Amino acid sequence: MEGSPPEPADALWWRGAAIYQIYVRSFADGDGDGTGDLAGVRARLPYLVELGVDALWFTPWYLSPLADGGYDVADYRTVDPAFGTLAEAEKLIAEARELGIRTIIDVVPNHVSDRHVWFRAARAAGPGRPERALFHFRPGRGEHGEIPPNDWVSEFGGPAWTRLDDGEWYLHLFAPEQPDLNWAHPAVRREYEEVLRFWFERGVAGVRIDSAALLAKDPALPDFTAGRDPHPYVDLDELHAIYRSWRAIADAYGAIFVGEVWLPDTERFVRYLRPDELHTAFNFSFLACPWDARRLRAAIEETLAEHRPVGAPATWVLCNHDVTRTVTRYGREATGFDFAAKEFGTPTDPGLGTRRARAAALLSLALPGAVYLYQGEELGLPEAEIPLDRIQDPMHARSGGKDPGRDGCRVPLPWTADAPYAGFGSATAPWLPQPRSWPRYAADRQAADPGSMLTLYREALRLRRTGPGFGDGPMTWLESHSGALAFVRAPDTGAAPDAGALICVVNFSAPPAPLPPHTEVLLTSAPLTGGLLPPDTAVWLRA
Ligand code: TEU
Repeated sequence: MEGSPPEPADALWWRGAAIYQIYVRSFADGDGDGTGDLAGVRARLPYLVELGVDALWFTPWYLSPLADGGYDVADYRTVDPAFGTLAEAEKLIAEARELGIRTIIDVVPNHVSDRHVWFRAARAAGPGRPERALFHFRPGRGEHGEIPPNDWVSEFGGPAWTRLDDGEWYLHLFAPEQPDLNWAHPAVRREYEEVLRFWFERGVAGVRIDSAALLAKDPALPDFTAGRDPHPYVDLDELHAIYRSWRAIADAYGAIFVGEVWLPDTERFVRYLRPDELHTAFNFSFLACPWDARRLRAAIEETLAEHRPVGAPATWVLCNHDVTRTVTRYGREATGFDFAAKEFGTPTDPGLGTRRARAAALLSLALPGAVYLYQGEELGLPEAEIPLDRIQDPMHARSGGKDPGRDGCRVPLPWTADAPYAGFGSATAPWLPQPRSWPRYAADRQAADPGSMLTLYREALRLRRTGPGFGDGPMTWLESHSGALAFVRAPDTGAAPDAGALICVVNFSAPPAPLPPHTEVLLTSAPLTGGLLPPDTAVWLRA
């Protein structure tokens, strides 16, 4: 299959795929050292087949000092020894493909690790040397150059500049261990094109592009002035030429992209999804939307309307390795995902959160397009509280301790209720501590429980894979009880849905909602009460 495009019938798999995100470090520990690894993933491939996903997206597995969980890449052509070897990654990609599961890898073009050979050379070379031109090095301001070259702030808090002993400063939009690359330099462009080819040659079916809207910088590196247009580093027009050249490479392999494009402006967002650019991008407006019928409907409508003109399918995401777990978020009074409101100990009702997360699962799996699941979502894991002295995410320290960081959604998975460390690994304690409640969520326990989150996901994914009406395609809103949302996966004909059409109804409000007439129940997120849909419950129906 290397290098040759897939069969045409199969070529559009990504338009309606269910893609499972693996945070390698926390998925399964194959060698018992407390860190998840590729051996652990290979051993759990049968679980992923049974879950019923079409593809796996792996967060970075390359050589890395792990200053930001692997988003600080030291070498793209080497797998980090903590995770395995390149040969093992190749085996994993091939084994998964044999089982009908494709592989998506994560590429981080905005920055590399400060241990990357390029940055080490740049640091050693000294001011003014060509090695420094691959990054953004500048002298400081002030009498002794002691003030950073501009006022940009790191995404993780603090200044976006760090000064070296030789007096020059370098730019890092994230941690100081993640120097930003200079995308105006042709060697940077060439190298990433080679990295894409390197992995496509190894059978990778797609690439997730990290921080995809940040790579290009205004070369003058001006101070940030709120409201100034264009922004000095978000969503610059130059990016589109980069992604067009990437698209041509991907097309030669039949591979796809999913961009991590956080942009509030939807018109700007869809420019990345034009037919000769990225195939898909994560839909964060859905993720960030509170559990509210009116607001979710608006988010869904807006998403579909913005994608329509470019012909790209929408993606639906409830959580990932950067955000508070769904069960915890939906159990809070304000359920939206607001970075600024991410605080220690925000009260949450796990019962309510779980109920809503179950309904949200059926909602997102019924919407038109592809859906991303994050490991542990199918187990209904809550956000874990990490003891302060065990927090590893740089976001915590760099926020001056205000932000709990993202470790709470990155805790090693529970597999076996009665095994040490809930079956994550055998010998050594996992790299992040697991809450005492973890065995309760273990996959083996849930597999045997018809009412579990895992059973719901398995059943939903099976129906989604085998039945008509799911994935890519049209949808039409149906009249519903106020406080509920109802839609059919069919074009708007003005008439009642055709026999066999898939209908999804979600009730967000307290009064139980009636089901549309002449329908048969396929799956519910909670039992019906007297034929009515209880609050915070979703149902799939066939007309
Ligand atoms: O995230 C990019 C990004 O925008 C983050 O700063 C986001 O705002 C933050 O994680 C919110 O909690 C990507 C990766 O997903 C993230 O894990 C990395 O830390 C980051 O890039 C740097 O590579």
